[in-house]
Amino acid sequence: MNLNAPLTIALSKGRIFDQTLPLLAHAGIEPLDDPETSRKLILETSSPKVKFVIIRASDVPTYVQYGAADLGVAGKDVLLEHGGEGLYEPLDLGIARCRLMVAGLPDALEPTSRRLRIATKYVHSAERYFASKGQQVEIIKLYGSMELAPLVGLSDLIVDLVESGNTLKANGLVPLEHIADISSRLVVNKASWKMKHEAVSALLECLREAVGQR
Ligand code: PRT
Ligand code: MG
Repeated sequence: MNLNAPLTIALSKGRIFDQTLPLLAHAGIEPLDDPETSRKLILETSSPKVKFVIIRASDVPTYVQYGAADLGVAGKDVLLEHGGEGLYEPLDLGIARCRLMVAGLPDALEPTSRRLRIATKYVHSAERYFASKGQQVEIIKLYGSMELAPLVGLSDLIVDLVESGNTLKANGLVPLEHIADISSRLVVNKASWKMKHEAVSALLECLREAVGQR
C-alpha cells in the first residue's frame, strides 16, 4: 500500500490490538514493538508513514474525534456511549464480538412495584434501552466489576457485555435480555477523511478486503 500522508491509528491493548493486527498486516502495516511488553505509547510501524497510539478502549473515539488520531478501532459499545460525534464509522471489522445484555440473579425480573436499579458503565445505552421499553429505572454508574452489584444488593440488574457467559455464571447471574450485538468498528476523523482522503481510502479498502477474506 502506498501512502502519501502520515496516518495515526488509535488502538487499545488486548483483544482489539490482537485482532486488528492481522487485518493491518494485510495492508503491510506491522508494529515494530509489542505494546504488552513495551512501555511506549506511540509505536512505529513497518510503514514509515503509519504510527499507532496505544490508549484505553473507551478513549479511542475521543482521540479520533479531536484529530489526535486519524483513525481508530473501537467497540460498538464504546461508540454507543460516546455518541459518534466528529467520526465516520465506515467499516465493521467483525472482531472482538460480544453482546450487550441485561443480566441479574435468576429471579431478578419477578414483578415488583419498586423501580428497578440498574448498575452499569453503559449509562447511555441502558437509559435508551429501558426508555424504549417504557420502563422507569434508576441507573447507577460503575466503572467495572458490574457483576458484583446484584450480589451485594447495590442493584437489581446490570447492563454489561457478555461473550462466553462464564463471568456471569461464575457469579450466579444469568443473561436476561439482549440489547445489542457488539463488534469493533474502524472509525475515521471527519477532517482526516477529507484532507488525507487518498491514504485513508487506500487503507480502508485494504482492511475491507482483509475482513472479507477472513
Ligand atoms: O479494560 P479497560 O477498562 O481499559 O477497557 P475495556 O474493558 O473497555 O477494554 P477491553 O480491551 O477489555 O475491551 C475492548 C472491547 O472489546 C470492548 O469495548 C468490547 O467492544 C470488546 N469485547 C468483546 C469485550 C468482551 N468481548 C468481553 N467479554 N469487552 C469486555 N468483555 C468483558 C465483559 O465486560 C465481562 O466482564 O469480559 C467479561 C465477560 O466475558 P465472558 O466471556 O465471561 O462472558
Ligand atoms: Mg477490560
